[in-house]
Amino acid sequence: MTVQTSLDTIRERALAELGTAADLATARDWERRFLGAKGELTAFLRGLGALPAEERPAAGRAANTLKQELSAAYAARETALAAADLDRRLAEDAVDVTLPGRQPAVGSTHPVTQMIAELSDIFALMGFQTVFGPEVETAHYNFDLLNIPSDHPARDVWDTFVLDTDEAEIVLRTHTSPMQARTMEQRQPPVRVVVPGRCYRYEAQDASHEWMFHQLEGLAVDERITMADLKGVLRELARQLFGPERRVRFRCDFFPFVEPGVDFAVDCAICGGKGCRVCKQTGWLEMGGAGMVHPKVLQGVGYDPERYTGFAFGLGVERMLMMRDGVGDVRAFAGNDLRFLRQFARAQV
Ligand code: FA5
Repeated sequence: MTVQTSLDTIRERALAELGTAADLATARDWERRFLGAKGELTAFLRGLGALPAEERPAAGRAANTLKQELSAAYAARETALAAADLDRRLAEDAVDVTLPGRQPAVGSTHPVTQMIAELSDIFALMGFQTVFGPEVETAHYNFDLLNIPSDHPARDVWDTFVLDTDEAEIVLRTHTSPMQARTMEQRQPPVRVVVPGRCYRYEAQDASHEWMFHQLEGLAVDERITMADLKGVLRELARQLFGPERRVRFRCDFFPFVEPGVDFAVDCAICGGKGCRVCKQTGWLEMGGAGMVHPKVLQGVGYDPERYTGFAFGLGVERMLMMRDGVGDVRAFAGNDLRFLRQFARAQV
């Protein structure tokens, strides 16, 4: 076999193999096998010494020409494969900037929180400041200062969760009324506050009773406050919340911390006053209790009952939501069912 034939064979095989190298790693392996220090062509060049002296220059030139050709072919192939590799990686990492973005999950305030904010706004326009008080209370504020001494039968009405009886009796507040005395102890008349917050009662749950619920207390104390002021304020509240067509009702009721006392009801918006499960077939939904602050309560905080009079009310926040938004069961509010809660979702501001 002549030198040229041997080189032609190497050339043919080398170019064919390089043509099929589909990736950079295969191409680099090819370079090592043909052009590397131990490659076929290098071995061939080394073997030139064995040729007769007159044949060596021509064979050397031919081998070097082939080496240059293969090196150039390799460089071209490597560039093409590197470009293809880059294209592939770019395609893999591609981000389609024309895709619409994913909506971030934004929560909303709980319907009870919304209602409390709305009530605070309504009362603020009537001159009431919103204040907050403790949910863990002493029996002193929850009962005693409200004219409910420990032997008073009315104490049983509130189904109290008692936390501690060691020194002072500590309870979960059964209503927001303890804030009446706390507020009056801290301020002098005129007093006009509303107090929203959680209350707890150990009672059987049903469509209108929960063991944890919210009330909004109202208290106004000044000279010459009368029952007419109380009725005016609650009527205005019903008008603002439920619309001018709702009817309100005040009936005599007993609470030891007011005299006289009333219960305040609005005609049931769910059945239009005809009677349903929520209003227990009465056509009326009790919103809360109210009345003129009892002289003993005023005395208990050091106010002069001869000079000052006042009214107080305690409203059920969930009850108002049920009325206004047609919710049939109070247990839905703390039930944590997103399908229910989403119906009240509002854009956050
Ligand atoms: C009271 O709690 C008095 N503190 C209200 C009061 C304040 C009277 C100031 C006079 C002066 P009552 O127990 O009726 O009253 O509760 C008031 C309202 O809270 C009820 O009308 C009802 O709307 C709501 N409520 C009471 N218990 C529950 C309960 N278990 N689940 C949901 N709402 C309730």
